[in-house]
Amino acid sequence: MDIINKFTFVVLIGTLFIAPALATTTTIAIDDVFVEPDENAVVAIMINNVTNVGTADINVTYNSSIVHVIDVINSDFDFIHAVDNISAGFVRIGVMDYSDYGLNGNVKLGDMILQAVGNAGESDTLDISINELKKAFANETSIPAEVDNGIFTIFDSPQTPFDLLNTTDCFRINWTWTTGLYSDFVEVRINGTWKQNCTAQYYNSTFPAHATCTISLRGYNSGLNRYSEYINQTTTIPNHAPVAIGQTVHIHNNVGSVYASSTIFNASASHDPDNDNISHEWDFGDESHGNSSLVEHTYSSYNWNGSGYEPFEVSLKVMDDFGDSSTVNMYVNVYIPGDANGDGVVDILDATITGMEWDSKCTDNWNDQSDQADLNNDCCVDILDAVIVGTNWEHEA
Ligand SMILES: [Ca+2]
Ligand SMILES: [Ca+2]
Ligand SMILES: [Ca+2]
Ligand SMILES: [Ca+2]
Repeated sequence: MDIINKFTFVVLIGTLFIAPALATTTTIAIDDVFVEPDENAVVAIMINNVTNVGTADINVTYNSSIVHVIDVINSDFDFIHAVDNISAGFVRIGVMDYSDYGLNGNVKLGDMILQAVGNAGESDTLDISINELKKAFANETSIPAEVDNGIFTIFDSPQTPFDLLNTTDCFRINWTWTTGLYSDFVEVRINGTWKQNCTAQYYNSTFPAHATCTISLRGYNSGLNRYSEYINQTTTIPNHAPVAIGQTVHIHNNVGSVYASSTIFNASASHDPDNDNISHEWDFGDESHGNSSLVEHTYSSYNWNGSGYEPFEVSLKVMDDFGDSSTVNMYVNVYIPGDANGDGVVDILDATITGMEWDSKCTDNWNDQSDQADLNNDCCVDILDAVIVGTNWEHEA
């Protein structure tokens, strides 16, 4: 055999003999235990991969300043007897099976009831020593076995997060909190659905307007693999009032009952921050009203106080589906027909303004004086306005 073949042979032989041996190694094992201070825990003592076991007698030693063994119960064997010596820090456990062939496979020697008596952060090994492990048969063959000791560790329990607060805008809720002690992270749930494990102390999320949602937070301690109690908070994103914006290019108007002069009011720039539907209520200041986004109104009266015109106060109220509203006011002037400059008489001054603004249009070169000269409010200063001045010549308010 060359070197490589020898090596292969050795590996093959080793595999044949060692691999089955590993698979059938009998082990007496205790799982690791993680508890909170003063807490009780139950951990199984297992005899794994055993064949025909009839009796076992083991000691488990422990540091009785950290953990006490309270009892050992619930054996797969027919008989169990435990002698516990807390002050000495060990428990001796004997078990026996009365059947002819004993027990096989993974067999529970017993459930050990433990009580944490030490402080958080303390840890102790639950050391197994085997006094006797035998087959059920009369010749009392010993079963070779290994031990797999358990580690008993005390952790502080995770505390519930606190100081849970929120702020909202139309489509968002932002939460902040303080993470409780002994928590590696805070689990965030929204309406019962897991969202995130947060180490930061905030969570922000978008929602539809007016949404109601419940956030639930709990701390997690990885040492214990345990969560705290939940803290919950239900929030409804509040409604926001619509914004009223009323506009008109017709600040200067003339009574239109004889010579047509209507005023266009435009509320289309009004809006609702939540994108709610909004309704409009116009009050034109002369005891007449309108209720659409774009309205046309003709004034049939004016307010002359003896020395000047009093303007009309126009108000626009917009309201959303939730009953919140806002109102904006503006003032418009209403003069007698033909009075462009608002001095209460139709004369050469009005004709002059009309001439100065001749051909001005709402879409081009429009200003306050253009509006004055546009006596019929058709958004153009032309012969029709000049005719109105002439027709009403020397009329007074
Ligand atoms: Ca709204
Ligand atoms: Ca005038
Ligand atoms: Ca006008
Ligand atoms: Ca005109």
